[in-house]
Amino acid sequence: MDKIVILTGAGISAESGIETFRADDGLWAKHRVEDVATPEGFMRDPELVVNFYNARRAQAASVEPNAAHRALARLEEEHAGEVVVITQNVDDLHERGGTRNLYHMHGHLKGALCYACEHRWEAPMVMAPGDSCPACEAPAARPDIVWFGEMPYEMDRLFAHLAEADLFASIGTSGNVYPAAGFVAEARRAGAHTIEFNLERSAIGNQFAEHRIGPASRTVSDWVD
Ligand code: BJW
Repeated sequence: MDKIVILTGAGISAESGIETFRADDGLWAKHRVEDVATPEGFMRDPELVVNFYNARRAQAASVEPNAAHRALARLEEEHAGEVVVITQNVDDLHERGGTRNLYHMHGHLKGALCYACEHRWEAPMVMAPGDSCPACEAPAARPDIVWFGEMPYEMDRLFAHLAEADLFASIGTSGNVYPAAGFVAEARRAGAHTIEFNLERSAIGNQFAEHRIGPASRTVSDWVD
């Protein structure tokens, strides 16, 4: 049995209408990373951060999975038990596109997290600063998102999957953010064939054996079918 490990980033959701981070008109051109994507930024100005994620939650709910999300779901169906999708994205387009074996390593817009007791629950569409935790009742709710300086989720499991990979595909990610940007090296160590799907070669493009250049809706569908 071959194991296929797929890493996705903002580029796979771009054609659904969700902006990426590092494009010239992307999220980081409009918001300071230090303000909206660090725990320190949240402690400084929770209202700014909660509003940023409320807007992202509303945007994600208003768009649909595209052909690339759906192609990955077909791949999983055709290779039952062999495909693992690891996404850095916090939208739910993979789930809605049909992917089941999925890890959200950077958290999820639909999640809320208590920074007092670490309880997790389903976030309302609109969070407010100082919302209370349903478990410990502290006014300590935050979006369940992995910010800079925080540990991405399920790293032990992700590294275990990478150590077994026969094929590693990276789709729509710029390779600027670690530890995800180090996954290709892990997969290569495991002996996997590596493919990058992107509009252009990424910051770590030279580490991939194969490149499929173009919009993911086309390149990923062509690859799967
Ligand atoms: C298309 C397309 C189409 C467009 N078709 N393609 C120095 C060395 C190593 C590490 C560090 C370092 N200094 C600091 C660090 C750590 C830091 C880090 O990496 N910083 C870098 C800036 C250097 N990382 C962390 O802090 C992480 N935690 C951590 O490291 O813990 C310690 C640890 C150690 C060892 C093991 C394990 C853990 C946490 C990172 C958290 C990232 N959080 C964010 C925001 C939260 C989520 C949210 O709000 O949505 O996650 S940042 C942001 O970047 C977001 C994304 O998930 C992430 C990656 O972005 P992505 O997806 O690649 O998007 P873009 O916009 O960059 O790229 C889009 C790509 O798509 C482009 O290439 C386009 O060309 C392409 N594209 N349309 C195909 N149609």
